[in-house]
Amino acid sequence: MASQTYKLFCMGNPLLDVQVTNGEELLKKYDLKANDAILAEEKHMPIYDEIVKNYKVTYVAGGASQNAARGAAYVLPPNSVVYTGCVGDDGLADQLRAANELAGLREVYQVKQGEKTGACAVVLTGHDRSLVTTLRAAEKFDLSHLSSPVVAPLVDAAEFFYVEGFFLTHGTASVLELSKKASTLSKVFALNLSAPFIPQFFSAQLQSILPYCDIIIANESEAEAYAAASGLPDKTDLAAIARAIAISPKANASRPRTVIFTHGAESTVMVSGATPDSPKVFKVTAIPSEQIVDTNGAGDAFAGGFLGAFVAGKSLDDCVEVGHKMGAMCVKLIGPQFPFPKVSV
Ligand code: 26A
Repeated sequence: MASQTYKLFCMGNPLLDVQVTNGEELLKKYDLKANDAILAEEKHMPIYDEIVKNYKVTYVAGGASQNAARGAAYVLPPNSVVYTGCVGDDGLADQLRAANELAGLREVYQVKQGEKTGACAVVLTGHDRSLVTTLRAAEKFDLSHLSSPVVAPLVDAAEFFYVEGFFLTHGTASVLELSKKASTLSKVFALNLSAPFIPQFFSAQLQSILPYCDIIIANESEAEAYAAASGLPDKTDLAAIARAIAISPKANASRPRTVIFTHGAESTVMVSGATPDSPKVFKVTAIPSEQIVDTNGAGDAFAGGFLGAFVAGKSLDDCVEVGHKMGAMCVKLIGPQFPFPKVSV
């Protein structure tokens, strides 16, 4: 029997999210912005014990790319999506495995004995979310895992790749390996900018990957951070920023780059390198405030829906619509989750 293959291969930091609501005090105490994603510094480290001790916490599977991978699996037939990243040999990893299994996502983790699985403190205030991550095992991912006997055939068989910009904090070599391979074989490589601090502080790493990227997904604050970091003349016009990224040099010139910027409840903007002066704008159906549980994972849900539809061969316009539907479903549930039994999208 031929071994199972998957069309979409995803890579990222597998994290368990630890969510708290009414986190105003925590924002103040740890000097956090209401809507942000950061790597925990020394001063943030006590937050993980503090929330478990003093707050009612909810544990839910997270990790930006893993969330998107579950989203793509949600809209695709079984055995379509596989995900890799590095975890520890602990109960946190088991919780991630359970969520992936429910979503129909195959996982091929690298497991580091004696390490703890990464965690993300999700501090919710109203509809804002502040993410504070300790990567632990996630940043121990080795490039060699991609050429291991289990993973290498999955990389070879995949036709589409998705990686979070977050991975550039420690794993640029692995991202280059996948993206160059995709580019050479004219497969599709998609990257999410993930957070403002990626274009801001990991600009060199990002620029080294960009020539191999076919699809770039980001939100408005990441787009603005990119514009500032790369000295673009227009720092707030999303269509202009998307255009600049879409036309920047590309190794595989046969496939134009597509750039998609979401903007919360405001319209999504899409620019194709084939027609960079014709940005497309897609209205978002605003969800009534009382139906929003939290916004953690909404951007990943969009990315997952978009990619799933793309892998299924849908038009770019349809991909954006599926992304919007998945984002809408995600914000109505706690954290980065989708409804089961499945709803058709
Ligand atoms: C390297 N960092 C900071 C991160 C993350 C991250 N995923 C990977 N790397 N910081 C937060 N997240 C995840 O983002 C999701 C929401 O988009 C959280 O785990 C959360 O599920």
